[in-house]
Amino acid sequence: MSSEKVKQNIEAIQLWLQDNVILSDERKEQYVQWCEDLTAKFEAACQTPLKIGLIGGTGVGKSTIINSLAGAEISVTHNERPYTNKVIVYHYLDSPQSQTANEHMISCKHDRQDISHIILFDFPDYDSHLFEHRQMVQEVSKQLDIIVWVASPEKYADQAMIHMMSELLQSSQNYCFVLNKTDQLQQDETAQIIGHWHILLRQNNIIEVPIFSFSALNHDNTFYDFQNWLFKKRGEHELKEITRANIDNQIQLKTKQIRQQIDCKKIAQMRNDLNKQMNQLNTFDSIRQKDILEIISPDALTAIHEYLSIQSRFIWPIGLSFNVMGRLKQVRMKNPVNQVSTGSGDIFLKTIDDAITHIQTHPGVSDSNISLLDTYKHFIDQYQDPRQISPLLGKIGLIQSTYFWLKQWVFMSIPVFLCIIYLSGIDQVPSVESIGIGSFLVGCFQIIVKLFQPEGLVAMISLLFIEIFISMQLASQWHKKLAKKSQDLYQILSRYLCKQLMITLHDRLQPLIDWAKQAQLDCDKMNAFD
Ligand SMILES: Nc1nc2c(ncn2[C@@H]2O[C@H](COP(=O)(O)OP(=O)(O)OP(=O)(O)O)[C@@H](O)[C@H]2O)c(=O)[nH]1
Ligand SMILES: [Mg+2]
Repeated sequence: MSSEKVKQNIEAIQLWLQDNVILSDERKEQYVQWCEDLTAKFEAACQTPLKIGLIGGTGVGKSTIINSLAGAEISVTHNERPYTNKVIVYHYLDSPQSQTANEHMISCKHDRQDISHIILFDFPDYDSHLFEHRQMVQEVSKQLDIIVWVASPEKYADQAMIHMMSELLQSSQNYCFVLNKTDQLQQDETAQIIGHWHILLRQNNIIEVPIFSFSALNHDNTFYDFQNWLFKKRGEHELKEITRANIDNQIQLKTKQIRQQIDCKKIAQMRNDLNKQMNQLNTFDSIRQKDILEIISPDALTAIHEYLSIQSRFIWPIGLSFNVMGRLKQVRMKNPVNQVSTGSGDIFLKTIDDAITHIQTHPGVSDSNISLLDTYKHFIDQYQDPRQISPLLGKIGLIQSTYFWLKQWVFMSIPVFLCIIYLSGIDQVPSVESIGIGSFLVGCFQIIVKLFQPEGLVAMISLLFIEIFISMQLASQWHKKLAKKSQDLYQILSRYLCKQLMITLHDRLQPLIDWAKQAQLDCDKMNAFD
């Protein structure tokens, strides 16, 4: 598996761990910690630099190659070499080279990002020093991941050097040969030298070795082949380190462990169950719609009637008749539906609660106290007092009541008006010219006088009876009207409250449904990990 893939896997698991809803917080924390440790291990493995040693005779171009790889002058070339018997180690800023440094090495930092993942060991030239420090070279070369033997056209065939190489290479698995300064040769000369070199190497049992020929000074294409070869080796090295750190295995073991802990089949079953319960809950709506108000408040109809009565505008004789009539009739409004079992809602919701109990005990569910029955009871408690229900109706019927108020005035005034006409003598209609304050006062006086005469008394008693009759009629009419209106409002209110109750119950159950949906998605994601 490539390091990129390993990295993607770790990131995917990390993301999954942070976002999943299935694991308990405690478990999540444990796994997130594990993931962080693994990431640190992975990064350390990725950052382990590839150690490349450049060995060769003096002036063959080792330092020039180092500079070319770095893309800048990080190494001093020819004759300016500061240490003639030490290996100069070029490493990126704070790379962990210090752990491997010893008395044979001089450490040299650089800031070239392009080669931050490799460490270059520049050996002292073998012709003057290598043989003197054979042991040192053997020791240092053991640390190397790759040995690059650099030669120039004039020095490639040195037998002692080739012999030395075959000895060194026994302890190294990765090596290559570089013929530098090919710009000083013709093309066919380069091919000739390479062919000759192959033969020499084979004679010394050095076979299947890559040989690169280029000019480090001119940066020709073959130089980039060499650079790419090194970087490829660096990729392989990274992978080897990751394999050594056993990261892939650890991921597989952990994902297996998590899979074992999560019962995806059970979660799918839970989701099914919950959806069924939600459908079941929806049937509650149609069952309860008619009688919810009765369960919530058995006196609701009376309360609505009273509320409407208070809102009605009466003139006092009719108001009095309305009240007296109400008391006489002992107005107790009959509920519009037959007797219902108030306990059936409880039983219904209890069944749903029981069905969702095992889901709520799952560690991933944060709110483990979802009870539809409690929600239902709480809702009912809220509207238990009938006086709380009536205001929900608002100022319904105010316009009708204003119309009724005008009607009362008209009906009550007509008999009074007729009575006044009668008592003032309708046969003696005054002429327009004679109407004035004087004649008005005379008319009033005559009416008062007539009240004490038998004809006046009869008129007043008749008026009284007529007014009482009208009052009773109007009050009775209004009673009927309010009774019908109350029933209508009762139905509307019942539907409205049922809807509110359903919204409340749905809101309570929805988080669980959402959780189950997400849990199933998390399961699918988990199973998709390689
Ligand atoms: N023409 C040509 N000259 C080169 C090339 N590479 C290096 N040189 C020159 O060869 C000389 C020696 O180069 P260095 O890089 O110092 O060689 P070195 O192997 O580091 O030498 P020491 O550090 O003394 O062992 C320098 O003058 C370079 O400019 C090349 O490809 N072509
Ligand atoms: Mg040098």
